[in-house]
Amino acid sequence: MLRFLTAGESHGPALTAIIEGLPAGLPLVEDDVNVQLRRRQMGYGRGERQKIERDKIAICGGLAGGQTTGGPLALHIENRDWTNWKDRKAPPLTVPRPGHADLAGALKYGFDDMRLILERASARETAARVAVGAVARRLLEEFEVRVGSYVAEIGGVLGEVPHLPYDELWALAEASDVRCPDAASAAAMRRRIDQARQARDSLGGVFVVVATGVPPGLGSHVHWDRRLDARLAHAVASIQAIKGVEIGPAFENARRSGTQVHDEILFDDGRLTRRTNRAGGLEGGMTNGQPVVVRAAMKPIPTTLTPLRSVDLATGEPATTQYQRSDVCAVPAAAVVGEAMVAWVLAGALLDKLGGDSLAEMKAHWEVWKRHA
Ligand code: EPS
Repeated sequence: MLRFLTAGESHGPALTAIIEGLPAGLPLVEDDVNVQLRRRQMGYGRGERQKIERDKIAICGGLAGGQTTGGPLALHIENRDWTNWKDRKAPPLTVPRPGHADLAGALKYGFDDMRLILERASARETAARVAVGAVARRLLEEFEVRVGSYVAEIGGVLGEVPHLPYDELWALAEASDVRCPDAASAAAMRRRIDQARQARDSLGGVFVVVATGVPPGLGSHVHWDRRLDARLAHAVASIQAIKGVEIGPAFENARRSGTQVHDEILFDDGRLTRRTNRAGGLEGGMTNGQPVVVRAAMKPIPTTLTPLRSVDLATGEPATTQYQRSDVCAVPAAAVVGEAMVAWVLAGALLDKLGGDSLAEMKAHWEVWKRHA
């Protein structure tokens, strides 16, 4: 079973992740991870913190001669901002920010200073997830599975999505600082972010993660916890600030009739094909050979320059939230984190399907499977 844990706080010395259950013999270099860490740090609308951090991976275990050993893979990312905080005592946070983990965490753990909550709840932790996802992505690449993303909406500005093959769409998104493949929509999204910054406010949005080359038969219909749509929803909803996940255009499908939604099955050139993919690549909790499409809704960042009403828990008196520093919009970065989580779930499902303790063993099983598919 493939699993991972992360540790570390936003302004602590470092973030750590441990991946357990990787097959031995997977080629991996630090740059495979660093490329993904850099992608997460980009994006229009981010705050001052990203000018401080230069995320870089150190692989401290589970790798020998450029290949995984089958032992736990240990990943380490330094927080450069730590040196700015280690000798300074930040004042206690006693006024919870609506929308952040502050209040719920304080009620749960009984802390007077909610910094102890926010430090771990912070989306800084997603750097470790992207590192983990980069390793999952490496495994998927060995089986020709690719994962990419684009931003579909920011603050109510809906992006046009050009009808292009996914690799071309991803390349356009990659060249855009809002990860939007359409230039006019990207400009409108940037204007919306500028407007929110001037209004001392913050924005959310919608991103789409797509995996191509996914073989049919990952996941299973037989049990709730083996349904891959549910595992994807769990993984993507676990990303900080994500409040909604759809497989394909699920909410739009809910407004249409069955004959308008279901992807008809055709036999073309001796192959089963579909002309549409409104199921988002999953039927009965299993991949069906179409691209896997996961859409996610991110709420606006809860730390806003304009104060919101709250209560000072130290005094019980009404108070307004204090602002130190934050992003205006982090949807483009969240899309990269979404890719990491989707890659993670697909890598686990592929390992479940093929089995094996080494990449060579997985590949041998893959060849047998392909002959029968
Ligand atoms: C975050 C608040 C901001 C973000 C941070 C997530 O950090 P700070 O409080 O230091 O200004 O920049 O994200 C990152 C540091 C990152 O690398 O993504 C929050 O409260 O979630």
